[in-house]
Amino acid sequence: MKPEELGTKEINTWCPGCPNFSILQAVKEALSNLANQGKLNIENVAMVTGIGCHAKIYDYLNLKGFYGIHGRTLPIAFGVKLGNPGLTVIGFGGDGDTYAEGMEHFIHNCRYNADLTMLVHNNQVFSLTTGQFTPTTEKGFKDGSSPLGLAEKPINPLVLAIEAGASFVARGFALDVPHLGELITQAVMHKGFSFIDILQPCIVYHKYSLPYFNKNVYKLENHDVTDFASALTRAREWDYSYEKDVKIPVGIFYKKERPVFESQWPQLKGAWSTIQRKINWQNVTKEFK
Ligand SMILES: Cc1ncc(C[n+]2csc(CCOP(=O)(O)OP(=O)(O)O)c2C)c(N)n1
Ligand code: SF4
Repeated sequence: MKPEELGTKEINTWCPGCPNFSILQAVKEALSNLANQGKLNIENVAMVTGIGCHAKIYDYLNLKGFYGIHGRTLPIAFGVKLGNPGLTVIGFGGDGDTYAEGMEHFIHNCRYNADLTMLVHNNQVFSLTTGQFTPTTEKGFKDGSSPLGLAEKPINPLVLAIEAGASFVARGFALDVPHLGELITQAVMHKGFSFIDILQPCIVYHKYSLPYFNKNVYKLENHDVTDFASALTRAREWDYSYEKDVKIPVGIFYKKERPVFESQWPQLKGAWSTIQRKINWQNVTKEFK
């Protein structure tokens, strides 16, 4: 299949030039490549989104799924996976969505290690609601929500995920589509909870991040992804601030397999057998015709 076949006819309402377009392209390329290699069946991919600019990806990807609510991508994705472990589950969230209202779900999903992928479009602001600060916004940020300048330091979601037990932790840059596509491919293939924090500079409400990233992003090399201590050290190289020019590594920081959540709950197996039913689609669609 071609990447374009994963598109839809919906009118795209992202701002022209928004890096979300690049994330959409990277997802299409990663999934179509995996399908062409026989490594996944597109029919068995389920996407789940939150609410925000990022979440509109639901309308632009020709996949089955669930358009969730703000902050709740992960509990829904986790439920989908437990309901049918045969599905390839991919969650999309914003930084506001995942690290503010959804923070408890994020930490516990890192711990649980169900076999699903979480892609966070991190633009360091709540964009859909016009640019308020989020937990990854840099100290000093000024807008209507912090007119005197934000007093708190941002959290580092990579450090948090590694510490909380995620078995695959990466950072991508939206505008490097081939590299991001490769990260997404590896995340989807990884058996366990895979998390990618994607730098997605909002060109309306966080304008200066794009030139900063273009100047400072570099690819992680000479790094042992199974080394927990080294993963934390590399993840701490950039603290999501803009005070001085600091190099920003992108790539896989940590990757180590451990038993997935589903495998440790044998009592769920009986429940799974009940969903192996043959659906009569003609009956289901009759009432909508
Ligand atoms: C439960 C709930 N809380 C808050 C909101 C309001 N809300 C909708 S979108 C949004 C901001 C989204 O920001 P983010 O998740 O960072 O995504 P972005 O728009 O930046 O892609 C907020 C706060 C909501 N719709 N539902
Ligand atoms: S407001 Fe920002 S994140 Fe939202 S579509 Fe526009 S550029 Fe993209």
